[in-house]
Formats: sequence, C-alpha cells, structure tokens
Amino acid sequence: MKNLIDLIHKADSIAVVTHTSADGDALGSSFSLALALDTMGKKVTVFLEEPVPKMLDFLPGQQFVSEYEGGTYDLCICLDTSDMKRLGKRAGIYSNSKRRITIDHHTTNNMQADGLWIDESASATGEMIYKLVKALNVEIDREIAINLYTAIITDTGGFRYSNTTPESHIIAADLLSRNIPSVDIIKKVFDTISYSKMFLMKKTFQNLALYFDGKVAVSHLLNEDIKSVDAQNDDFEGLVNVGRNLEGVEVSLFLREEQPGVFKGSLRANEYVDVAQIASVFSGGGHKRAAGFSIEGGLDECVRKVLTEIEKVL
Ligand SMILES: [Mn+2]
Repeated sequence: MKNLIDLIHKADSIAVVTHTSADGDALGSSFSLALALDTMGKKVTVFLEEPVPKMLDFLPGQQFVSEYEGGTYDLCICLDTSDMKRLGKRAGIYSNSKRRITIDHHTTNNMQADGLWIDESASATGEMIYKLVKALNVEIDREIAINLYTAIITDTGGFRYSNTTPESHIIAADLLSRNIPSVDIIKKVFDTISYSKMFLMKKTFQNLALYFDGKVAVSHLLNEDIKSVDAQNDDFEGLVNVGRNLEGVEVSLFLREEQPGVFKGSLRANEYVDVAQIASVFSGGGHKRAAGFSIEGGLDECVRKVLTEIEKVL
C-alpha cells in the first residue's frame, strides 16, 4: 500500500484502464478511483474499450472517459485485469507509461507492474479501491460510494456468491451510510432486462443440456442468434447462471459464438470444482468458482473438449 501511495503521489498525469467487456466491478473501480485521484488534483483519464453499457450508465465519473490520442502517462493504473490480453487495444497505454500499478483480485494474475497489489480474498476490486481511497485520505463521497457499491454487488452477485465475506458486508454497510440509491442500483444492475437479453435468455434455456448425471450443465448461443438481435455486451451477463442455478448442477458451461467458429466460454461452479484450473487449460483464467476462456472450432467439438477437462476434475 505504501508503495502504491508513493507511486500515485509522484505522478501528475494518470491513466486508468480495465479489462475489455468492462462490468460493474471494472467500471465502478475505475470511476471511483478516477474521482478520488481528481480530488487529489491529479490529471486523470479513464480509457475504455467499449462504451459504458446501458445498465451501468448511472455510474458517476464518466466525464473522465476519453479516447486515447497518443502520449505517455506518468502512471497507468490497471484494475480488475489479470492479463495484458484483456486490455485489448489499450495494452500500449499501460506498457508505455512511465510507471505502472496493477490492482486485482483474480487468482491467476500475470501482469508486470512497479506496484502490484493482488488480493484473492477481496470479493471485488472495488473492495480494494475502497481501502486505497481511504489510505489516500480522500473522503468517500456519494459519487465514489455509488461506484464502489456497484462494484461489490456485481462481483458478489448481490452477496450471493461464495466470494462474499464479512468484509464485503462491512464495506457495503459503510457505503450504504453515504445516502446512495441502493434500491435503484440493484434494480438497474440485476432486475432490468432488455428485449435483446430476454431473447438471448430464451435461447439459452432452449439450448440447455445436462451431462454426467446432471452435474454439468452446458448451454450456448450461436453467432446467428446473437446477430439476430442488437445484443450489447451486458446482455450476456449472467446467462451462465441459467445452468448454474439448476438443482444438482456443480459446473455450468456457457459458450457464446462471438464470431463464426470462435467461442467465448464462461464456467461457473457451485461448491467444489476449481473452474479457473479448467479455464487455464484453454489459456483462460479467473476465480475458483467463476472463470472464462476462448476456444475455436465447431460447437460440438468445443463442448466435447471442455467436457473432457471438466470430467477430469469432477
Ligand atoms: Mn472483479
């Protein structure tokens, strides 16, 4: 922490980056940190790969988002990102900056940094940013609190996932005391469903299949289905839980065909399977009970390859 604070104090211009397909933790962490750094008088810019998804458009701090137009930053802070590949087109902003900080809670982080802070026990990167902002002596105002609360509820699934700790609740309680519209945030993040998401959910249910005595659920979306609606990135959020929530299921696999023959795989486990280990076979990563990877080939072939790896650890 002392090293991170030194690096931040020494920097004037600071870039903040996070992973592609940024979710509530990625964006909430980025905007809350940007707001805090701005309060400290830093020149802060947030670089994103995609526009902020509609379900997260209420997050304060979006005025710091900008297009990258070249230049080198004193410091680049990378959040919630385990691998350079996940920075997409913005990898150069990080690698070319004078100093680099990575703050993350993924178990399989392999980023290079001058200041590296990995805390696998944190439910969300937002929990770590909460501690950092406090350590920087910046007041956690309502705008910062909205971002951090969104980060924590996103990554804990509303305090439902096994990564939820007493500390998640203690931090959330402190954030709630700052007069944030928590009911509206929860409704927006978890309950409001776009038309395209409802269509993709219907397809996900239709395609659900069970293996290994019902311990493994597999579903998929084909590229043609995805293209038939104007699907946004957040429309895919949580579809892997359709299989995960079925009684008796330990592992849920969800494959989405991003381009013909190229699938993005999501894995979830309920109690005992380490899916990060399975994802790593396909050069992916993540957490013990939630991981992701990419795989190329036909649908049946991809399903078979992943099932083979799941069977080994079941
Ligand atoms: Mn996260």
